[in-house]
Amino acid sequence: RFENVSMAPPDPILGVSEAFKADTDATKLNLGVGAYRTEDLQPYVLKVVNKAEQLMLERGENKEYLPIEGLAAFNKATAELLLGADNPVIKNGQIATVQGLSGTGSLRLGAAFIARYFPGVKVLISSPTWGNHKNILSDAGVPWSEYRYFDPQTVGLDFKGMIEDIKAAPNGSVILLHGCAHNPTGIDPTPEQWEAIADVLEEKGHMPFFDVAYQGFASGSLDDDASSVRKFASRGFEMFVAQSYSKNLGLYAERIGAINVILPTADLAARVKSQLKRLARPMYSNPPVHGARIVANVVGDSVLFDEWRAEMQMMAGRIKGVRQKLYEALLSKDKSGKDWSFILKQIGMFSFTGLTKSQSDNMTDKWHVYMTKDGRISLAGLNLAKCDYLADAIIDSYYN
Ligand code: PLP
Ligand code: TYF
Repeated sequence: RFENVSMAPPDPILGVSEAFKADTDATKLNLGVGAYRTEDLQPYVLKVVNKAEQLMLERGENKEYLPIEGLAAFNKATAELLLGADNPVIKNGQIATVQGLSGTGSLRLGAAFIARYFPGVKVLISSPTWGNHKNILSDAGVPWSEYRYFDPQTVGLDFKGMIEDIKAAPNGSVILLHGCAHNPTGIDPTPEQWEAIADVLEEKGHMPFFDVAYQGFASGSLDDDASSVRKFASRGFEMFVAQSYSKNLGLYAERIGAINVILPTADLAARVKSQLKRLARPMYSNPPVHGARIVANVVGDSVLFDEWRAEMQMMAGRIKGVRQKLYEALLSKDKSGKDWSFILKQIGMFSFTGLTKSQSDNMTDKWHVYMTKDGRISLAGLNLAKCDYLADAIIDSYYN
């Protein structure tokens, strides 16, 4: 029976953490997975999360099943956080929100909806993108192809290529877009470029599918980081938006997020929501409650909400600090005159260094710096004390 089962390859991102654990060298540095660390390189539980959990304990909340669509207070809070509470889409009930198993599970539910209701419709994803996007779409049976996004020459956005590829896709395709802090490149379109992307999608009758995994983490402002999504919503697009609280509330293992579908009428929103529930039911029946309550408590309480924003700015600020320090270290150590300023231009948790696979291997094999083989480093796993060491490792790998 099972003899024909072969060994699956390790996940290209989570597998890096496993290799890191097995390394006994004291200088080792894990810049693989996108998970926030303190300046002491320890995992961080937000104080505001502890406070919300304390409140939950005091209230003696029970562990009964949630409805299939999740916790009502969470679904309301998450849609309002995304669009702004006074957004007409929310006021008019034009949004179907279903709690999901973090960003991944929410994307998977959206993909399942596409497979069922738009069979054969292709999803276009950026090249490169978060590796799991391909797995999620393929496993849901949704065909996908890539649009150009990263230009290695400028270490910036290949905007012309992106627009060309989106224009060349069959009318009515789905275009997967990172709401902010593009993973893995750290390069986002400018507001003007977002406007032009929206123009092309409109012209082609394409539907946006936003993946919002870093709201608040890119700029430190929840509203600014949602501006791409809000722009498309105000232009009247029908669209999917997946949300995750893994990064911005540090709730990685609680698996809390949501899938939202924005629609022209409340009636359609109700129908779409009923079908999302129908898809969720045979997959996992109903979602977990703990993370949903934390989010609902933090977003729903003005004191905790302000504390959350301050902690998010602290996290985003620490990452900006190591970004700056790493840049300065590279600038002072590298005598070749290479322009490293792309590091400062990239935003969010990551820097896309331009290191090739073999150079990335050198980073790991010689310097014990663990990173993904696409040349991405997670600055969230770096501290000020290790910037000089990392700069030495990058320069050695780059020129050898
Ligand atoms: N989408 C992107 C672009 C990501 O980087 C991630 C990883 O955090 C996710 C989605 C989903 O992560 P999670 O399932 O932990 O919410
Ligand atoms: O890109 C990252 O590092 C994060 C974490 O299957 C992650 O998104 C990586 C792989 C994965 C789930 C989350």
